[in-house]
Amino acid sequence: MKQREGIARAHTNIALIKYWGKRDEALFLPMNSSLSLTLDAFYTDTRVVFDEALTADRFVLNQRVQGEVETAKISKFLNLFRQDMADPCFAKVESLNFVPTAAGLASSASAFAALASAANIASGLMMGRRTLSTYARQGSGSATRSIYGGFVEWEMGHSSASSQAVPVDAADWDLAMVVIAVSKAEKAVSSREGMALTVATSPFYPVWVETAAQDLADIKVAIADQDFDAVGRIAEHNGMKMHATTLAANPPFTYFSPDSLRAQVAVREIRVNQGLSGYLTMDAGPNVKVLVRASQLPDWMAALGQYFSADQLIASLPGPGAYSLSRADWSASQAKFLEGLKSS
Ligand code: 2P0
Repeated sequence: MKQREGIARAHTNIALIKYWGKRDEALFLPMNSSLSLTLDAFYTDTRVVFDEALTADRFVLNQRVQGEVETAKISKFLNLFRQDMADPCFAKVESLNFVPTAAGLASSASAFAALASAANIASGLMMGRRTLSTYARQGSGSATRSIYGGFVEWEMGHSSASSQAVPVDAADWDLAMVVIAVSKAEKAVSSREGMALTVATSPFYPVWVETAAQDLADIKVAIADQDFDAVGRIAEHNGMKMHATTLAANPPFTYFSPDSLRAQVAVREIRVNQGLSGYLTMDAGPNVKVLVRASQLPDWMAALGQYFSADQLIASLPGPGAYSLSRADWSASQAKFLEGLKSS
């Protein structure tokens, strides 16, 4: 019986120019191109073993065997690889999320990027990163960008094959991000439902699509110039525009909570009163992320510590793209996961 294994790690990413809306829901083709920063502190490790002896796919997440619904999502995704394999078979998928629950960050970006990367190795297809990103995309849109590290663009493309990630900049210049974790509660409106409702009903949506293209062009110039304040200003404005579209959806909704607004006020007060540069963004949930200069990270942590408790503030540097792990790395990862369970 043949067994083929692949193990990989992928990090999560935070969009500075948001992906908000699909033009093709089945293929995960976006309405606009987006751009993100991959983060070092949050990642998923995944092991895929294609095994001829299996009679069904198996999915174990965070050391718990998953049920039919979760496993079916994984099976559907693996079918993308199986349709290209000479001798396809069922697989066992094991995944460990190192995204602290307290961070309240969606792990679908790192999850599908890690799964795609591990399946790429295990299937023997060994696609290059750009093509692989088009596969990751079909698990979750934001996973497209987690194939690469640093600043990454997801080009909307004109077809499934061309809707891909492209590396923009290594982000190895005085950058960091602070997550202000105001809530770890499940969101009331998933990003998938939220974007679909916005596309269908918000009169502001066409303006979003039009202006996101200009924001993307502008932020790429600012990144090339390593102009921190310009990058931050463009990102903050773009994020707020995304959230403005949801208020005009019908029925209207918002991802802002009272604590999100408190965090926004804190960031702006610190900026004005302490002269620190930092810019906020939010995704499909209440937590606030602040792009800061790495050299000012201790100052930001101290300043935000006046408003929030230490366990609500999680800092990260820019992170790398997806990469393969050895069996020894996998064992270490399992041990680290168990250690985390014990201490939490
Ligand atoms: C982003 N978000 O660019 C945007 C900004 C949330 C707000 O990508 O339906 O989990 O799986 O493609 O990628 C979150 O949505 O959505 C997201 P699907 P995904 O990061």
